[in-house]
Amino acid sequence: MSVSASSPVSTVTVGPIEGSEKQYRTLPGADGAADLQVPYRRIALTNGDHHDVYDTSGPYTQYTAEDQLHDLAEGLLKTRDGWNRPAPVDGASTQLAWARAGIITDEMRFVAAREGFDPEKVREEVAAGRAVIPANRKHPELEPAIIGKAFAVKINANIGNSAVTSSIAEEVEKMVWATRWGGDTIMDLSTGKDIHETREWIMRNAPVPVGTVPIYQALEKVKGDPTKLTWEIFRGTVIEQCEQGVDYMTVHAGVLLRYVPLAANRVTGIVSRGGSIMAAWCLAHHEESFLYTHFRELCEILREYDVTFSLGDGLRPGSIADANDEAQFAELRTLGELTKIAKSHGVQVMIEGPGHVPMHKIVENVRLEEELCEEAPFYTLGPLATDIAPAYDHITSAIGAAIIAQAGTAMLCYVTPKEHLGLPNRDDVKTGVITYKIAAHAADLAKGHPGAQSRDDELSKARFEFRWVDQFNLSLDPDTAREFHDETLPAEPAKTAHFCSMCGPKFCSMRISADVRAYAQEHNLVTQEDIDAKLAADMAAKSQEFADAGGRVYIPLETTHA
Ligand code: IRN
Ligand code: FE2
Repeated sequence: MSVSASSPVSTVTVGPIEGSEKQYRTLPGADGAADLQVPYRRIALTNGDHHDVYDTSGPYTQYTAEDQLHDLAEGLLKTRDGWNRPAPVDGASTQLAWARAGIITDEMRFVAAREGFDPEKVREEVAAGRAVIPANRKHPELEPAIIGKAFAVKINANIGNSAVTSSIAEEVEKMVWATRWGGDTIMDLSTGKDIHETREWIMRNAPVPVGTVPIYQALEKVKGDPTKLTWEIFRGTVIEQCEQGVDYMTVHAGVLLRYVPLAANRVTGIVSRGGSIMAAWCLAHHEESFLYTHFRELCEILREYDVTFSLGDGLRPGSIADANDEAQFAELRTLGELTKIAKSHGVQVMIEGPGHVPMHKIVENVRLEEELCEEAPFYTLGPLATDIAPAYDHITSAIGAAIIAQAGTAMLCYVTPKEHLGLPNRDDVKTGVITYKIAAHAADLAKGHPGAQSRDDELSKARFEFRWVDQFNLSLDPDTAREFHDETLPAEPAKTAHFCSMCGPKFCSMRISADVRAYAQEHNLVTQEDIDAKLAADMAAKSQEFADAGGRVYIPLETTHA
């Protein structure tokens, strides 16, 4: 690795996630190529069963102790270098070009096995441009993932330093930490010092696709003055990042000169960093954006590495008042035009979406995106369903995220509690990831993704049967679930007790229903008819008792009180 001699990163979080073991399923390699090792996490249950879940954490959760950690300066094993690599199709060596030519790549087989789909289904979705597999050939450490509405909803976690805070070590740890809790991709949005070196450390140790916004680094190269940006500087930055192995790049090529005035009267103007940089450039030069005018050249560069476009929403609404306005949708139409150009070059494309949108205006965003952008995977930032809760914007945005994902968004960009307030720290990253896993999974359930509900069912059964440990371990955050439980009932026997401190033993509805069920079993009440017959018999017995007692409604006090 091209890093300095004194290593800036000495360690990261390792060790299995509580109650589970990292495992790999071997898929035999085709035509003498290396086998594929498909990761998953096995949760062992106390009743002897187990439950397997999708896993994004790389080998970090396989290491049981810190001394097993690979040499971080060397990076992860370059496994994908051993995979089968088909010949180019019309000059393009991209998943899109191969899929269109009817070729099922190792990356397609890998993601199909990972999600429980037929590889042919994966190929079809990629060929249609409805799904992407961001996988730069220069990122051989990658365990590929598929992003598309037919598959499980994915989540991205943003990390990266800023001019005022954070170090390389902290950013590498955030990457490991974000993927530990389920981040499907990470974006390195570093804008501070050592951008290239920070990214190198992240890339070489990242088992997930890594995205960037190259205009941020390009801006650093011109000392923060957007008017000094040129196509050449941008182009050089893109190539530098492609060479490092970045898998997808946000490019704000839809911010056209004529759209900038449309944002003038907004409540919050232009909130996208990349969007505001490009708007400033267009206005200063009174010229069309170089990202737009050089778009075809950009396609050729990305095609060379199979880097996926994430066409940026530089004019996304930054407030409820600005949602679904003309500036936003004008840009979306241009993104539709650029989607077609990128695909004609064999380059994979995703489309970025809002922002801040009230609930009733969310679905329209998905419908329009699908119509204008040929159903290219939609990748949205939340959206926040209200503006009034800074410090809780992981929640305001997860509400919007669940709705937009159910409507068809393929990947959700997380929002942390620090949104609008500061750079997220490690705890914020975990809160953001878990919050977004909830939104994504809720959408998977609503969309009927095969296999999504089985985890809910397992957890519910564990809850009903008072298998507390299984309930913790099946959850998205076993550590916090256990900690909350143990706050009031720390003793070991409480892990099998038929109640918790919320209602206590007498008022536990789960225990009462278990009693009802036991009663039913004891009296052999299997079918509804059995239950009805038993009820009728009991009622008859009661009314007989009433009649025998004299048939009086008012019973003398001494007979009712013990
Ligand atoms: C996702 C959808 N819309 C925006 N995003 C992400 O927001 C984008 O991928 C990047 O990670 C982040 C900041 O982008 P701007 O502010 O430069 O547009
Ligand atoms: Fe915002």
